[in-house]
Amino acid sequence: MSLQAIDSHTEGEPTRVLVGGVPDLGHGPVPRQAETFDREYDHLRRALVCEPRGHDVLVGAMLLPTTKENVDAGVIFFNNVGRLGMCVHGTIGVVRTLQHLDRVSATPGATVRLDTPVGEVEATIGEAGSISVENVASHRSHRGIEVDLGDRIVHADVAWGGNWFALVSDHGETISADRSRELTTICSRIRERVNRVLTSIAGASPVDHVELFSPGTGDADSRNFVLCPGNAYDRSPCGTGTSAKLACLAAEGTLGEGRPWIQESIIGSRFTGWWQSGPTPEQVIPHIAGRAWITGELDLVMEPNDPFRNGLFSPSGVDGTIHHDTEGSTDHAS
Ligand code: PYC
Repeated sequence: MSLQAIDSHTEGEPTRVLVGGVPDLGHGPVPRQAETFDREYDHLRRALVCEPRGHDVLVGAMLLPTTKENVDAGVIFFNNVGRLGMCVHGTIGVVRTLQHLDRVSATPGATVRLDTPVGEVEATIGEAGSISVENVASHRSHRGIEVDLGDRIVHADVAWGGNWFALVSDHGETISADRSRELTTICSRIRERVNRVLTSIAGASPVDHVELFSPGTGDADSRNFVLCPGNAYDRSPCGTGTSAKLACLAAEGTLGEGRPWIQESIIGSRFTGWWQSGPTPEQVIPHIAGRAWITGELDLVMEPNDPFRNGLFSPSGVDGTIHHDTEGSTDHAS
């Protein structure tokens, strides 16, 4: 069996888009196709993004047929431990991949509308390789949850940006790439303890991503470190995480509608975001812009006698689970 994929990175964070050998997941709504993928094709997820062909940082994507008239394609994203709700860096990678294949225009102003399991998103081609994503409606569900880490107390906001995030600024840590191990340990502890609190709140969804913030360098408003569900950290500023941040800034009244927010990543790459009013007073529609570059055109081979042809279970992802809301971004706005 062989599969064809295009690799890219978005501001440092890799995406692998399956372009040949995409399985038939049925032709129903994207959330239903996503459930079929979870149930019947988890081996394909592992084969694509886990070792020995992939690695823990890699996010995979698959374009799907859609019955909706106003969208170009359906899409699902997945990583070393499961399927993600939405992925903004992945959307930018998918659009760059489609440009590389001459399937969509690279002309500024052109748009690509995609249907994800948690709602529709629209990418607009910008100048100088920039691609801007209008993300799903985002909101903050909880403000300042007190979290006892043993050696300190921190406060976490919980917000939806297409995935569920715990966002912490009062952690006291230096956010630098050489400290990724320490930051990973702290974020895992925050995730576990925030989820302990959330379990006791009726209707609250657990978080699967954790985001630490510190002041940015140069003209960046902020620098972040984002721990993903499979315990890899995002090399980009994380688009769904930046969306969650914009929802918190909007709820707090510290960033006005339409004002730009430059979010810097742990490696110094950047997304520029802004928000507009959402369908309810609690929700915002985030817009996130960044760039992606093609890094490979792959023919992936699965030899029938290879005991690891379907990939290894991720060794570092043991506590990584991804929570899927059946109602997507609209539940538990408070
Ligand atoms: O950019 O939304 C994002 C993302 C989610 C996980 C990794 N990147």
